[in-house]
Amino acid sequence: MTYLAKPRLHHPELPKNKLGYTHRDYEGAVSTLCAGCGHDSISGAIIQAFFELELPPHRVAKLSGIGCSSKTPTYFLGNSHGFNSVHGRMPSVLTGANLANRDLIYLGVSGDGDSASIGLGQFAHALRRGVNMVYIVENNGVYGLTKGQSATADRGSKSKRGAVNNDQPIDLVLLALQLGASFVARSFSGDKAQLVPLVKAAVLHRGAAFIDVISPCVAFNNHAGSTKSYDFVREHNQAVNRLDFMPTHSEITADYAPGSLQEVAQHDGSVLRLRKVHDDYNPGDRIAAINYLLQRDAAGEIVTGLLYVQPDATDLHAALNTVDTPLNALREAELVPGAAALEKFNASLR
Ligand SMILES: Cc1ncc(C[n+]2csc(CCOP(=O)(O)OP(=O)(O)O)c2C)c(N)n1
Ligand code: SF4
Ligand SMILES: [Mg+2]
Repeated sequence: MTYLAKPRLHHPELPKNKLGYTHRDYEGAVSTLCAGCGHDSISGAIIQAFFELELPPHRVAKLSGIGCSSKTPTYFLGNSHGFNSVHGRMPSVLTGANLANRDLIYLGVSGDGDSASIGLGQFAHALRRGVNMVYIVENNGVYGLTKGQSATADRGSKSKRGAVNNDQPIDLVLLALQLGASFVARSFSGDKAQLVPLVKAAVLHRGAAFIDVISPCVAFNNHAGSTKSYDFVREHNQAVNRLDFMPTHSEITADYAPGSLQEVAQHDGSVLRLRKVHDDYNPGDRIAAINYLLQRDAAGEIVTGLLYVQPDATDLHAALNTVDTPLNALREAELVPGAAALEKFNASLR
């Protein structure tokens, strides 16, 4: 069905953002995923987030691996740069692109198979290096495209054919915390009110921002016995905070009850407003976040929300001390400065 094009015309009074773009300008091609696939809901949340952030689509680079989840960049941000890489290799392609042109906004989209199985090493190194990106895993606990059980499937959960998984699952959120990601969150594809502000905040965060989104596969993982089904997640979800996102260029409103609000300033001056459900939850404490996740997991609960953020995080470019000008914009004169400059450099090493 990929030949199906969306109609170009739309209602003349569709709301426009500050750039004059409508929601339609942030959409992509018609989705070919199964009706009801959680991945389509995540695409919807991404479209809404970028429309509301009022970012020019051509400043975004979206990259993915292989899988149903990795197909989704075709279905959003049709006017952005896109690269559909090899299975599990999105993080290194994204890292290279980011090093070459630091001025784009990098959005990596992957699946649990793509990131927790074949791409686990790639996932780990991109996060620990602090690549400035939003890394979203659309986690359905199954290889939707190729029908196998994945490394994030919970122990004891059943595949569609009834096979019980006896292996220890990989929790990508716990891994991301341990690896030093500076923004770590989990959400559910069916909870746009939580997911959209998380995506917006992650886009404006400087550093490695990881969001694990539980995303039921209606074809292979939405049956009784699966711990990634719509019903299971709705019954076991524990939200640690209610999120509202407030970019600094919009008017500040203050309709939040005193005492129940936590504000987290991001590097660009925007502020994340967290409505805390649990009074003692602090998204600024990495070790506490790991302990909390392990405790709630032992109680069979899925913690969602912003789990950890380091507002003053830096990124790979800061670590490598690269120049402010994107490397792909440097001219020959800067790249080949001549024999005298080489001599001076050699002398500095003697
Ligand atoms: C090198 C390589 N090995 C295996 C495959 C087959 N393959 C394609 S997609 C996939 C798993 C995708 O699962 P996931 O990332 O969870 O995506 P989903 O379809 O569930 O969204 C596999 C094993 C491949 N394309 N390339
Ligand atoms: S097989 Fe599963 S993951 Fe793939 S499109 Fe269908 S519902 Fe979505
Ligand atoms: Mg999957």
